[in-house]
Amino acid sequence: MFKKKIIPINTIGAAMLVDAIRDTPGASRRAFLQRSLTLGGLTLLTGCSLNDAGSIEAALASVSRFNDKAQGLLFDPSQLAPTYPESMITRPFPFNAYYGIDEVREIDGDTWRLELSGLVADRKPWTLARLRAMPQTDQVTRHICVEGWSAIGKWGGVPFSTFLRQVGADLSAKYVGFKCADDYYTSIDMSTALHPQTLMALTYDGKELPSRYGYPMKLRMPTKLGYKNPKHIQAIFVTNTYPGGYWEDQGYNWFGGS
Ligand SMILES: Nc1nc2c(c(=O)[nH]1)N[C@H]1C(S)=C(S)[C@@H](COP(=O)(O)O)O[C@H]1N2
Ligand SMILES: [Mo]
Repeated sequence: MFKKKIIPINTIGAAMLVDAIRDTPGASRRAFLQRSLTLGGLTLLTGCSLNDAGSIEAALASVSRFNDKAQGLLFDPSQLAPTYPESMITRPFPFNAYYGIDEVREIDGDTWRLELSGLVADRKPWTLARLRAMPQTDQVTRHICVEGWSAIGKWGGVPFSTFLRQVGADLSAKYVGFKCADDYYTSIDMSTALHPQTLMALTYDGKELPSRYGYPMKLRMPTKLGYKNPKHIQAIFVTNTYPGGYWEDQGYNWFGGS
């Protein structure tokens, strides 16, 4: 007799599937759910009874938060993302933001100050000159955007772990949050903040970071998806309270590992 083959999906796989469904807009999400994952399946996955749109949203959100925890546990702080030769840099490197390139913020680097708050001992604001005086490093890595493109670029700047230690950040705190000059915001887990390839980028391709790529400073993490890499950073805070993010609050997975 023909036996139906059951493909076991592990919980992380299931959680990622649910994230993918969550990120799919209304109508196609419903179609996908009808074809592939029954509400009963989601109920089993989450252990909640789901009978209205609100509780389905809540269940998807809770699986997404579970996914964050799983990714956090799987994240190896000593595992490096691939690096590439300079000959592989994508030219021109793509621009992306929640607005068009004609609306890119022009920031005055002379009056710009990086504000610090939360679980940080020395909250004195930083000038660009002071950041530039810190030891710099650069790396050629791949940026992956959930919108379906990836590109290799070269960023240079201050290792974020050096900066966090310098300002006396509480390195046992859970989150580091970022507020940007264009109203974008995001937050990351402390292990990624301390990862050796996480840079406060001040340059792109050997030159001062251009406006479109986040002047005067962006956080560059080759271990995270594009939307986790905030440009035009104005304020950094260290906290144990979940800060969310611009896309994360609209359903993108918070951990956002690449
Ligand atoms: N301040 C700010 N940072 C941001 C964004 C944004 O809209 N504003 N978009 C994010 C997204 S979705 C991507 S893919 C990258 C794009 O960076 P790039 O312009 O250097 O390619 O920036 C991320 N950081
Ligand atoms: Mo993106």
